[in-house]
Amino acid sequence: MKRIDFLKTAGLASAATLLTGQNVFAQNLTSNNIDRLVDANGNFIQQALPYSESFLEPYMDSETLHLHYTFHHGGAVTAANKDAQMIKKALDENNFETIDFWTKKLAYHSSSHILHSIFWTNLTNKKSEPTKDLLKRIEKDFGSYDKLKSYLAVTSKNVDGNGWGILGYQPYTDKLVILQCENHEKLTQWGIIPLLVIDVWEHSYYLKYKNKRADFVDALFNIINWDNAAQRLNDALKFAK
Ligand code: MN3
Repeated sequence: MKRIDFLKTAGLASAATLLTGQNVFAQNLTSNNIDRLVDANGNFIQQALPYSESFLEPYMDSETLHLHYTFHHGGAVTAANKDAQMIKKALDENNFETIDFWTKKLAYHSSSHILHSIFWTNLTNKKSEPTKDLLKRIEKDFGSYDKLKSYLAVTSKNVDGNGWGILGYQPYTDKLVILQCENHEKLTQWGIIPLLVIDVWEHSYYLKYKNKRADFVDALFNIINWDNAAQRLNDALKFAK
Protein backbone atom coordinates (compact mmCIF):
# COMPACT_ATOMS: atom_id res chain seq x y z
CA MET A 1 0.00 0.00 0.00
CA LYS A 2 1.33 3.39 -0.89
CA ARG A 3 1.80 5.71 2.02
CA ILE A 4 -0.86 8.17 0.96
CA ASP A 5 -3.41 5.35 0.53
CA PHE A 6 -2.61 4.15 3.98
CA LEU A 7 -3.23 7.64 5.30
CA LYS A 8 -6.62 7.80 3.62
CA THR A 9 -7.54 4.42 5.03
CA ALA A 10 -6.35 5.10 8.51
CA GLY A 11 -7.81 8.60 8.57
CA LEU A 12 -7.64 10.85 11.56
CA ALA A 13 -5.59 8.59 13.74
CA SER A 14 -2.82 8.80 11.20
CA ALA A 15 -2.95 12.55 11.09
CA ALA A 16 -2.36 12.56 14.82
CA THR A 17 0.43 10.02 14.49
CA LEU A 18 2.04 12.05 11.77
CA LEU A 19 1.99 15.17 13.84
CA THR A 20 4.05 13.58 16.52
CA GLY A 21 5.90 11.21 14.25
CA GLN A 22 7.49 11.19 10.92
CA ASN A 23 6.43 13.53 8.18
CA VAL A 24 4.15 16.22 9.40
CA PHE A 25 3.04 16.71 5.85
CA ALA A 26 2.80 14.88 2.60
CA GLN A 27 4.95 14.18 -0.39
CA ASN A 28 5.29 17.64 -1.88
CA LEU A 29 6.43 19.06 1.39
CA THR A 30 8.79 16.21 2.09
CA SER A 31 10.42 16.40 -1.33
CA ASN A 32 13.05 18.67 0.16
CA ASN A 33 12.82 16.73 3.43
CA ILE A 34 12.25 19.79 5.60
CA ASP A 35 9.13 18.23 7.07
CA ARG A 36 10.75 14.91 7.84
CA LEU A 37 11.14 15.16 11.57
CA VAL A 38 12.66 11.80 12.44
CA ASP A 39 15.10 9.36 10.84
CA ALA A 40 14.44 5.69 10.09
CA ASN A 41 15.14 4.81 13.72
CA GLY A 42 12.67 7.34 15.05
CA ASN A 43 15.30 9.78 16.29
CA PHE A 44 14.48 13.44 15.81
CA ILE A 45 16.51 15.09 13.06
CA GLN A 46 16.75 18.66 11.84
CA GLN A 47 16.66 19.19 8.11
CA ALA A 48 18.55 21.87 6.24
CA LEU A 49 16.80 25.18 5.71
CA PRO A 50 15.04 25.33 2.32
CA TYR A 51 16.95 28.53 1.47
CA SER A 52 20.07 30.47 2.39
CA GLU A 53 20.24 32.38 5.67
CA SER A 54 20.02 35.72 3.85
CA PHE A 55 17.04 34.71 1.70
CA LEU A 56 14.46 36.44 3.90
CA GLU A 57 16.32 39.76 4.18
CA PRO A 58 15.46 42.47 4.98
CA TYR A 59 12.37 41.33 6.91
CA MET A 60 14.23 38.57 8.70
CA ASP A 61 17.95 39.25 9.00
CA SER A 62 20.46 36.49 8.39
CA GLU A 63 22.04 36.67 11.85
CA THR A 64 18.69 36.13 13.55
CA LEU A 65 17.84 33.32 11.15
CA HIS A 66 21.21 31.68 11.74
CA LEU A 67 20.93 31.78 15.54
CA HIS A 68 17.26 30.85 15.50
CA TYR A 69 17.65 27.84 13.22
CA THR A 70 20.96 26.59 14.63
CA PHE A 71 20.58 27.09 18.35
CA HIS A 72 16.88 27.46 19.14
CA HIS A 73 15.39 24.98 16.69
CA GLY A 74 18.54 22.83 16.73
CA GLY A 75 18.61 22.86 20.53
CA ALA A 76 15.02 21.65 20.67
CA VAL A 77 15.86 18.71 18.41
CA THR A 78 18.78 17.66 20.61
CA ALA A 79 16.69 18.06 23.74
CA ALA A 80 13.74 16.12 22.28
CA ASN A 81 16.05 13.18 21.63
CA LYS A 82 17.29 13.29 25.21
CA ASP A 83 13.71 13.45 26.53
CA ALA A 84 12.72 10.45 24.42
CA GLN A 85 15.79 8.51 25.61
CA MET A 86 14.98 9.25 29.24
CA ILE A 87 11.43 8.02 28.75
CA LYS A 88 12.73 4.85 27.10
CA LYS A 89 15.22 4.34 29.94
CA ALA A 90 12.49 4.73 32.54
CA LEU A 91 10.35 2.18 30.72
CA ASP A 92 13.29 -0.21 30.35
CA GLU A 93 14.13 0.08 34.04
CA ASN A 94 10.52 0.01 35.13
CA ASN A 95 11.20 3.20 37.08
CA PHE A 96 8.38 5.71 36.81
CA GLU A 97 9.64 8.25 39.32
CA THR A 98 10.58 10.99 36.83
CA ILE A 99 8.86 9.86 33.65
CA ASP A 100 6.20 12.59 33.90
CA PHE A 101 8.94 15.22 33.92
CA TRP A 102 10.45 13.88 30.69
CA THR A 103 7.01 13.55 29.14
CA LYS A 104 6.39 17.25 29.74
CA LYS A 105 9.81 18.08 28.34
CA LEU A 106 9.17 16.00 25.24
CA ALA A 107 5.83 17.75 24.64
CA TYR A 108 7.66 21.08 24.81
CA HIS A 109 10.69 20.16 22.67
CA SER A 110 8.95 18.05 20.05
CA SER A 111 6.30 20.76 19.62
CA SER A 112 9.11 23.27 19.14
CA HIS A 113 10.64 21.00 16.48
CA ILE A 114 7.32 20.62 14.65
CA LEU A 115 6.44 24.31 14.69
CA HIS A 116 9.91 25.50 13.66
CA SER A 117 10.02 22.99 10.81
CA ILE A 118 6.71 24.38 9.55
CA PHE A 119 7.75 28.00 10.19
CA TRP A 120 10.76 27.85 7.83
CA THR A 121 8.63 26.62 4.94
CA ASN A 122 5.90 29.17 5.70
CA LEU A 123 8.28 31.96 4.68
CA THR A 124 9.60 33.06 1.32
CA ASN A 125 11.20 36.13 -0.21
CA LYS A 126 8.19 37.53 -1.99
CA LYS A 127 4.75 38.71 -1.05
CA SER A 128 1.83 36.40 -1.68
CA GLU A 129 -1.82 36.06 -0.80
CA PRO A 130 -4.08 33.06 -0.26
CA THR A 131 -6.05 31.86 -3.30
CA LYS A 132 -8.48 29.11 -4.31
CA ASP A 133 -9.63 26.64 -1.65
CA LEU A 134 -7.63 28.25 1.14
CA LEU A 135 -9.08 31.69 0.37
CA LYS A 136 -12.61 30.24 0.21
CA ARG A 137 -12.19 28.64 3.60
CA ILE A 138 -10.70 31.82 5.05
CA GLU A 139 -13.72 33.77 3.79
CA LYS A 140 -16.12 31.15 5.16
CA ASP A 141 -14.51 30.88 8.59
CA PHE A 142 -13.28 34.45 9.18
CA GLY A 143 -15.24 36.67 6.78
CA SER A 144 -12.37 37.86 4.60
CA TYR A 145 -8.62 37.63 4.10
CA ASP A 146 -8.21 41.06 5.74
CA LYS A 147 -10.08 39.88 8.83
CA LEU A 148 -7.99 36.71 9.01
CA LYS A 149 -4.82 38.79 8.72
CA SER A 150 -5.94 41.13 11.52
CA TYR A 151 -7.03 38.19 13.67
CA LEU A 152 -3.77 36.28 13.19
CA ALA A 153 -1.69 39.44 13.70
CA VAL A 154 -3.37 40.57 16.91
CA THR A 155 -3.35 37.02 18.28
CA SER A 156 0.37 36.69 17.57
CA LYS A 157 1.29 40.11 18.91
CA ASN A 158 -0.55 39.50 22.18
CA VAL A 159 0.85 36.13 23.16
CA ASP A 160 1.70 36.27 26.88
CA GLY A 161 5.46 35.72 27.05
CA ASN A 162 6.90 33.39 24.43
CA GLY A 163 4.79 31.53 21.94
CA TRP A 164 3.19 31.37 18.53
CA GLY A 165 0.24 32.60 16.54
CA ILE A 166 -1.11 29.68 14.54
CA LEU A 167 -3.57 29.22 11.70
CA GLY A 168 -4.60 25.58 11.69
CA TYR A 169 -7.12 23.17 10.26
CA GLN A 170 -9.35 21.29 12.67
CA PRO A 171 -10.48 17.99 11.11
CA TYR A 172 -13.11 17.32 13.78
CA THR A 173 -15.01 20.47 12.82
CA ASP A 174 -13.75 20.89 9.23
CA LYS A 175 -12.82 24.48 10.08
CA LEU A 176 -9.83 26.78 10.05
CA VAL A 177 -8.93 27.86 13.56
CA ILE A 178 -6.61 30.48 15.06
CA LEU A 179 -4.62 29.50 18.13
CA GLN A 180 -2.65 31.66 20.54
CA CYS A 181 -0.03 29.16 21.62
CA GLU A 182 2.12 29.74 24.70
CA ASN A 183 5.60 28.23 24.69
CA HIS A 184 5.28 25.57 21.97
CA GLU A 185 2.48 23.40 23.22
CA LYS A 186 0.04 25.24 25.46
CA LEU A 187 -3.47 26.42 24.54
CA THR A 188 -3.89 24.18 21.53
CA GLN A 189 -7.07 22.37 20.60
CA TRP A 190 -6.78 18.63 20.03
CA GLY A 191 -6.20 17.51 16.49
CA ILE A 192 -5.41 20.86 14.92
CA ILE A 193 -2.96 20.61 12.04
CA PRO A 194 -0.87 23.80 11.79
CA LEU A 195 -0.88 25.44 8.36
CA LEU A 196 0.79 28.76 9.10
CA VAL A 197 2.75 29.55 12.25
CA ILE A 198 4.23 32.81 13.51
CA ASP A 199 7.07 32.53 16.00
CA VAL A 200 6.88 35.40 18.48
CA TRP A 201 9.51 34.16 20.90
CA GLU A 202 11.93 37.00 21.51
CA HIS A 203 14.73 35.07 19.78
CA SER A 204 12.68 35.38 16.62
CA TYR A 205 12.93 39.15 16.34
CA TYR A 206 14.93 40.82 19.11
CA LEU A 207 18.21 41.49 17.25
CA LYS A 208 16.49 43.46 14.52
CA TYR A 209 13.16 44.61 15.93
CA LYS A 210 14.23 44.97 19.59
CA ASN A 211 11.13 45.17 21.81
CA LYS A 212 8.80 45.88 18.87
CA ARG A 213 7.16 42.51 18.40
CA ALA A 214 4.21 44.10 16.61
CA ASP A 215 6.52 45.53 13.92
CA PHE A 216 8.03 42.09 13.40
CA VAL A 217 4.62 40.45 13.03
CA ASP A 218 3.51 43.12 10.55
CA ALA A 219 6.76 42.71 8.59
CA LEU A 220 6.29 38.94 8.41
CA PHE A 221 3.19 39.40 6.26
CA ASN A 222 5.59 40.51 3.50
CA ILE A 223 7.25 37.10 3.43
CA ILE A 224 4.49 34.62 4.25
CA ASN A 225 4.38 31.81 1.75
CA TRP A 226 0.63 31.34 1.26
CA ASP A 227 1.27 28.67 -1.35
CA ASN A 228 2.92 26.61 1.35
CA ALA A 229 -0.04 27.15 3.69
CA ALA A 230 -2.38 26.12 0.86
CA GLN A 231 -0.36 22.98 0.24
CA ARG A 232 -0.53 22.15 3.93
CA LEU A 233 -4.31 22.63 3.91
CA ASN A 234 -4.55 20.34 0.91
CA ASP A 235 -2.56 17.68 2.70
CA ALA A 236 -4.53 18.14 5.94
CA LEU A 237 -7.78 17.65 4.05
CA LYS A 238 -6.44 14.42 2.57
CA PHE A 239 -5.49 13.15 6.01
CA ALA A 240 -8.91 13.97 7.37
CA LYS A 241 -10.84 12.06 4.69
MN1 MN3 B 1 11.69 30.03 17.60
